[in-house]
Amino acid sequence: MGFKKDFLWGSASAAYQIEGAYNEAGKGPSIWDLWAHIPGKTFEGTNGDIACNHYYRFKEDVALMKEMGLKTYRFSISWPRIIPKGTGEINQEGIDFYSALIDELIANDIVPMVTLYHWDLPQTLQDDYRGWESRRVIKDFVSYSKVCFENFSDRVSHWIVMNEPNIFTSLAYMLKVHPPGIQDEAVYLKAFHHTVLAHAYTVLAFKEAGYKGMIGSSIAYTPSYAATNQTQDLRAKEMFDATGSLWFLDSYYKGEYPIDAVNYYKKKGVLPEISRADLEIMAKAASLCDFIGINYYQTATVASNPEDGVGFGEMNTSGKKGTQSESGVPGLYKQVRNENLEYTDWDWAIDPNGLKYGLEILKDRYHLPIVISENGLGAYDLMTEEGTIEDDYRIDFLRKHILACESAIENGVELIAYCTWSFTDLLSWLNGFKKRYGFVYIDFESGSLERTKKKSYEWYKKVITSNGEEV
Ligand code: BGP
Repeated sequence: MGFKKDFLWGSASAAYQIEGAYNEAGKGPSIWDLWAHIPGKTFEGTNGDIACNHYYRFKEDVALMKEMGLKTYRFSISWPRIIPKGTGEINQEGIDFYSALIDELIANDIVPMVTLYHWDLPQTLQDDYRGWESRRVIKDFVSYSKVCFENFSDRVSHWIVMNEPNIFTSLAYMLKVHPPGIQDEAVYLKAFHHTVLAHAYTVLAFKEAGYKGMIGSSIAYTPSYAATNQTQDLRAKEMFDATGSLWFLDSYYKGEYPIDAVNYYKKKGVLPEISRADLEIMAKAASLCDFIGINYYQTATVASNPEDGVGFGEMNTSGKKGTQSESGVPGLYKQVRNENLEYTDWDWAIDPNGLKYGLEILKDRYHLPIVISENGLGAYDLMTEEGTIEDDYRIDFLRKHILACESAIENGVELIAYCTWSFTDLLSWLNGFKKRYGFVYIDFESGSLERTKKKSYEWYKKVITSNGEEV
């Protein structure tokens, strides 16, 4: 029982959040390059122009991974670095960069786990046909994926097609905080459906070409509880799940949308066109996926919400605890504070038991191996005068989540990988550089970008060496 011998202890990142070199080496602009340059869109105007300068310092970062004994490193490929205009001409320098990174990882006994899309759409596709809003994106995405498979699948065996399609579409088309920053439920559902199809056709292309390896996508998974045992709260929880987790997971991993939510959106007049051919492709891809990827940070506690109740609330992007307001969908549900749980400075609920609960739901519903592609604690880390970072709170957070994984495994969950978010500190899309997640501290303040191991670095090293025995 417990973690298998070949369990992949890992850590994760995303291109825009670490690479820098945003307009160098032939890379084209992404929607994030433009968005983060618009005043007021990100926390204190922070952007990924330089970020961790990982593009130039990747060998140093991989050396730190090697010293830690990391088994897998999950990173994303930047589409506009490979195909600057999204379609057409390939940028050889981009291919060479990822090739060198992959080689470096393999030379250091680290399994590369590659994400194909972590939110940095080529700006040209946004300009040409409004990106994810158009079906045209599907074909372009599959072509880009094929370029990646052709160039890297001889060395890459773990592929994550989409990262959190549920988060980027809702933040972009409902909450207006990711590009292109609009609010339109019909467009949101349409864009999400296009991610499902882009994923599905990519999975088919991968399998049809006969590549070896495993493929899936990563959904941000927020298991939920009803706030009370009253019928209206239980019903609110059901609709929160139907329009949330199940909408996202069933479409990717069952090849269908949950009927309660379909009826709800149909009545509202916002359901996108979902053709019979779409459903066939979705089902076929679902039957071919090798694993479910989830990013787990927190659970939600859900209560009923009257027709004139709360809508979108304030997001806490400042790190001032308690500034997140209640939010919900009038007439459907709202999310409330869970008095049984502690919260981070950004008001995210800390709930290791929720991870175990969620993993068991996934096992029963989808019968697939699971990759935890992100889990971690965003916190203010301070460097002491001696130059150390004593992040015991992070150790405590990760320890409890790893124990939750172990206990889920004992209950029959087939967990194959656990990636913390993140390996080094990096840019948080909306929260700047102060919200840190890494095992390795990066000096963003002075601009030296010097790397320093935190206390959690040595701790995770022991977790890996003991295969989860010593937490
Ligand atoms: C996930 C994203 C990551 C990362 C993480 C932490 O949603 O996939 O890219 O950013 O969340 O979120 P944040 O940076 O907002 O704290």
